[in-house]
Amino acid sequence: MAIQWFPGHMHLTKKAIQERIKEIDVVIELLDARLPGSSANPMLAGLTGGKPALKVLNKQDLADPARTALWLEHYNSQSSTRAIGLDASMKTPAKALIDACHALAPTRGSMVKPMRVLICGIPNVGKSTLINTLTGKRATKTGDEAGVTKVEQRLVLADGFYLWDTPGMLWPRIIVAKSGYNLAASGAIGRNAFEEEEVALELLDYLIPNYPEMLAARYKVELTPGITDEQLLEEIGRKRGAVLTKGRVNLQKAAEIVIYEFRAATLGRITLETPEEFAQWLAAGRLMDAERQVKKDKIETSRLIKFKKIPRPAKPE
Ligand SMILES: Nc1nc2c(ncn2[C@@H]2O[C@H](COP(=O)(O)OP(=O)(O)OP(=O)(O)O)[C@@H](O)[C@H]2O)c(=O)[nH]1
Ligand SMILES: [Mg+2]
Repeated sequence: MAIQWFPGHMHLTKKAIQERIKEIDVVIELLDARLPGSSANPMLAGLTGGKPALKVLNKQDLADPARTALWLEHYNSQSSTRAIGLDASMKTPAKALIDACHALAPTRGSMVKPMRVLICGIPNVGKSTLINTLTGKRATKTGDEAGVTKVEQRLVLADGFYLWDTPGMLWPRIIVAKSGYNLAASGAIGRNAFEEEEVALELLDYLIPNYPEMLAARYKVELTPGITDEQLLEEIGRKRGAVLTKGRVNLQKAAEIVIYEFRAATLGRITLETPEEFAQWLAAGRLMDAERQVKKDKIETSRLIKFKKIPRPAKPE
């Protein structure tokens, strides 16, 4: 089952961004450095309509540094995009960010023409935390849960420099199934909108070939060639004492352990996608989506034809 989550307040956020964007000079899109492709909102380009944009790969302290470098190179090689890496442990990220904003909108930043910056990104990616670091105070509420900020909020960073915090926003239909799983694993999806076991299995399926040493070291398991995600989840559950009666493994508990340890990076610094992988998933997702649309159109047309053929009952005299 593909994961989808677009609660009502996200619909309102979309409208609020649409309104606000007219008076914005730079849009900062916060991406999760562990899943840069999947955490990029495909709706945003249409919403921000060609405004200068800066991509910030946040939570880089949790991500695989070699892969963060790959993603930054990928974005910075595109002429219209600027990207930098960041994390909450950096005490002075302000300079890098402010410099990047000035480079993108050189005529702004005075009292007369203030720099107006909008910060957007998926739920739980660290927007409010970054704003608090930038302003040097707990100006906005943060929390380790998707959907903490519910309405947009304006903050003053310095004279002539304004920032708008926005609620986390996803998009109405996630067409790349893998993105849905990666978003759920990262903590961007509300906890009632996905099955932990399914997400943990997808996560292990990716980690087995990509980060086998981390799995072996953390869970003290032997990754025999050909081991499946199901077998590994069971093994992890057994090692961690997540067992039910008659020695059956509590897979729900095992899944929660895996997801929690990925999120906290106790498993290690992991990135769930490379630029090439994501490009392939996106191409396949678009193809499937186009096929789905063709099918839908066919059903729709056949319904219309059938409808036309139904003889109307004669009106009573
Ligand atoms: N390790 C790590 N954790 C971070 C970083 N930035 C934020 N966090 C944590 O991520 C969680 C979410 O942070 P918030 O700032 O509330 O995220 P948000 O994007 O404002 O979330 P919503 O308002 O729900 O959309 C909090 O537990 C933060 O402490 C970071 O760079 N590294
Ligand atoms: Mg927030």
